[in-house]
Amino acid sequence: MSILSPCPDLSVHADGAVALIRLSRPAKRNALNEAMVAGLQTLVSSLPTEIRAVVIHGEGDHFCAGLDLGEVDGEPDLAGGIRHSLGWHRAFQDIQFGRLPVISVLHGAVVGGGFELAAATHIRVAERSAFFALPEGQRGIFLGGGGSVRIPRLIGTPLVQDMMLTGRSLSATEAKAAGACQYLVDDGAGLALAVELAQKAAGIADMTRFAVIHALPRIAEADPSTGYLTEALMASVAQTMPEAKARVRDFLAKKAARVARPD
Ligand code: 1HE
Repeated sequence: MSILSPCPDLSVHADGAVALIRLSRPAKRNALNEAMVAGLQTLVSSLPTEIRAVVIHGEGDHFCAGLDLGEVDGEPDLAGGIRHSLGWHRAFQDIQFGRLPVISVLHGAVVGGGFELAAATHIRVAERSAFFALPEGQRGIFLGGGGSVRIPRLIGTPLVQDMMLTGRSLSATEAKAAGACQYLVDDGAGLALAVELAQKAAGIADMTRFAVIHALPRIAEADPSTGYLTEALMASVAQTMPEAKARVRDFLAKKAARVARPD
């Protein structure tokens, strides 16, 4: 299956049910220009139905150097700035709350808007070379790609304040301990693990996938009584699906895999 890229700085190809999207602007450390942000949105929203999971990774030595600073180097324009930020919000919302699970592979710089992009993905696999920073503080600007909503939820507001006020970078080990990523692997091993995880996520039943992407984060942020009710409704919807019935029957007939112990 071939998938057309909407933008020259993004490349995309399918590996079975997994689409691999690569930020391909290594000369500028994969800094995100408007076309790339819009292209990411177009891609995740229009992948063929055979695609059931996505991996986002970066070409060259870095995942992503954030916003293309060349695009803010002009006359300050209040309305344009808001429009720009809302454009990033829409694109990253479509990643976080789209049809598909999205896994990012993080190496080298994961900074500014690059960290914001990673935070919109569901699973983050960091390689040891990865370092995380929010240089918006040093550039005299602020998070604009939804990072002030998502990143504190991952690593906590005090650490985000520290990073923004002091320019602190987190090593991959510190980022893992803080909750910025779920996996930490050796350099060069991230993409293979991400594809393996994506293949597993691609095999999840449709309604469970919907619940995990759309219901779970809303339930987690809801007041508990709304959360419990939403969970009960969602659980009931999922378990009435024929796919759920078949999967449970397979387990009872000893045809489905048992839960594995961790390695
Ligand atoms: C860029 C960008 C960029 C590199 N916009 N051009 N992000 C930042 O403040 C991070 C800025 N970048 C860096 O700190 C470093 O480039 C890196 C640590 C990521 C990589 O260092 P290095 O030594 O490998 O590369 P370099 O020599 O600094 O950069 C190579 C080229 O990429 C160079 O251009 P050249 O024409 O001189 O070769 C750099 O100018 C260019 N480049 N990063 C534009 N970001 C929705 S709001 C989000 C707000 C933000 O993301 S603010 C944070 C922006």
